[in-house]
Amino acid sequence: MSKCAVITGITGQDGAYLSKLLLAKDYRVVGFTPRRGSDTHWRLREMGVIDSIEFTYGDVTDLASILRVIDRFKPDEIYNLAAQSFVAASWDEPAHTAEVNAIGVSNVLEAIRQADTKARFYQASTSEMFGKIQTPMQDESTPFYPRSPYGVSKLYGHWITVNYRESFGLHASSGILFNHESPLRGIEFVTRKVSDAAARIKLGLASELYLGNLEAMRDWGFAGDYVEAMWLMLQQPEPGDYVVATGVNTTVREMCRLAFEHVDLDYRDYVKTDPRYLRPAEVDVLLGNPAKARAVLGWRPRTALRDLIEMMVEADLRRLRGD
Ligand code: NAP
Ligand code: F7E
Repeated sequence: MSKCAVITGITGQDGAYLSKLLLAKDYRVVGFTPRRGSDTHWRLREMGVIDSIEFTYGDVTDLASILRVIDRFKPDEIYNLAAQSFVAASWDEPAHTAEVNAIGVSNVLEAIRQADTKARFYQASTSEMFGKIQTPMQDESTPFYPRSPYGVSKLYGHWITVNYRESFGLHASSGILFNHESPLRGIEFVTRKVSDAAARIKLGLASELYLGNLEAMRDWGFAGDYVEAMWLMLQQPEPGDYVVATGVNTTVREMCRLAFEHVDLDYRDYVKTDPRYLRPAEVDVLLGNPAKARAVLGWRPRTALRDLIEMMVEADLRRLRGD
């Protein structure tokens, strides 16, 4: 019999790639989504999976809605991807960020406990928990030092996952994923903002791009590769915590150079800085060590940054041309 997976945050970037992966593995995929006034399903449509997903209304801040989805679908696996995931916005809405990213995780874990189900649980943790880095390369044993309300909220989500695993024996794993991008990335995140602008400028639809800190360094990978690590974590006999990263980092500036170079432009002619995009506290550098994921899960990143950025610019060119 095929397995059933519930995905919270299914309409986000990772939800789209994870749905595709699980459907290809013959899972029954249930999308747990808050009711929104506008259409949020564009990624699932672009990915070609929307008709294969069963949707149910629910919100991670509403414990009853999680209990209901567990009772109705009896999932084997629950992937908690739901979040207010934009770091910059977390200073503007810190309490909402905490409600979704921290209390929301506690709610899903508590629902699993109360329903007394053997469902395996994945928590979408993040390299933002390392924040002001305490070691040049970050792995599962690196101390955390979050630098934003987002990072702080995710740290609670991480530790409550560890705590429910240790307290109640849940098969609960925390994936500490470094930045991962794709053509389905939200336009507010820097890689997509850059790929979209490079495509617009190439097509004569824009003439400049305003960014914040060009010297920040991130370890960027491809979302399509990273969702495989999520799935692998839940296939292990024992739950655990895993860093998922490429082990290579790059500045925002160099990422811009790659994007513009792909359309035969020099980023220095178009990219300008605007203090509006600087953050109250910055995460200057992140660099992950995915050795444990490689050794235990057999996981490897397969997409280099240049290929990822080219894929994103190409997708934006196609969208803008209406191809
Ligand atoms: P995303 O595109 O922002 O998607 C977030 C999803 O959460 C959306 O479907 C959103 O739905 C949903 N959501 C928001 N509030 C909710 C609530 N109260 N109840 C239920 N669903 C809610 O994020 P992503 O890039 O796919 O990332 C997936 C997860 O991984 C997030 O938890 C993120 O924090 C974490 N993460 C991401 C990265 C990365 O580089 N992408 C790295 C590490 C960790 P609406 O759109 O309808 O609000
Ligand atoms: O910023 C700098 C910015 O917003 C990356 C989320 O998925 O990954 C993501 O968080 C860097 C930062 O991602 C602009 O200051 C410069 O140093 O693309 P971002 P993020 O903050 O790293 C982690 C792992 C998550 O968990 C989060 O959910 O780029 N930067 N200029 C800019 N960033 C943005 N957004 N816009 C700019 O104009």
